Amino acid sequence: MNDFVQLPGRPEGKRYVISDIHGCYKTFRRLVEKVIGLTKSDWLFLLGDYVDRGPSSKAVLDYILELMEEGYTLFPLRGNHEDDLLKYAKGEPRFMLWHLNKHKYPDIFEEGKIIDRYYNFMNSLPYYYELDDYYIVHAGFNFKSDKPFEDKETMLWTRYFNPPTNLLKGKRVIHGHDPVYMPVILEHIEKGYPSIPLDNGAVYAGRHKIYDTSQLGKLCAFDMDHERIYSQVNIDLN
Ligand SMILES: [Mn+2]
Repeated sequence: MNDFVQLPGRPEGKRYVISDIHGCYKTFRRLVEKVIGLTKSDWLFLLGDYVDRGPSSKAVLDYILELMEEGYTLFPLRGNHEDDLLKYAKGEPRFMLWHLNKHKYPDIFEEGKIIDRYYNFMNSLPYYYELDDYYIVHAGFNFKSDKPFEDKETMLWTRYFNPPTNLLKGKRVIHGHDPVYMPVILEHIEKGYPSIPLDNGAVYAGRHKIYDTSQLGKLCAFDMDHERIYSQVNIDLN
């Protein structure tokens, strides 16, 4: 596994990023096939958090693997939920709460272990991608550190991310992890802010203790070259 991947150049087609899917397979598939109409000339980045919370974690993993096997060019990232699941599988004690996963997602476990196909995929996921014009990461970077590109915990977990432009080499950071309302996403894109939050809390459609869920519930895809947002309202939970 590489901790990060540098990707020079561009595809023939478009470059998209899709935010936190969280087991919402039907929503994800509709976004990919009907809303953006992904082609084999495009690149598709995924921000991590494929599993947990929503109803169909296994189907999301299967669909990602299927697209890659069919020859679509996907660049999936590691989210904190995949990382926790891997730590659980490796027996790290503080993550033993993920014992619950065997009951939450019995279909990705076999005889108490994560099925190899899913384990190998999750274990191969890098923490960020660096492109000519963007950094892509699940949660963000720790720019207070001398070595922001080595702090993996922050890449997976931070919720207070406001990058200083002088450290970004003119690039913008695309990230998910922390649900934000659609006008906030659009403002970051339109005003050219250094970071673009892309998680509109697709899995929180209609139910959350803290958030105003009328402002959430869409799975977003960002066209990185035309700076355009596409979205699909959650169809897994409705
Ligand atoms: Mn997350």
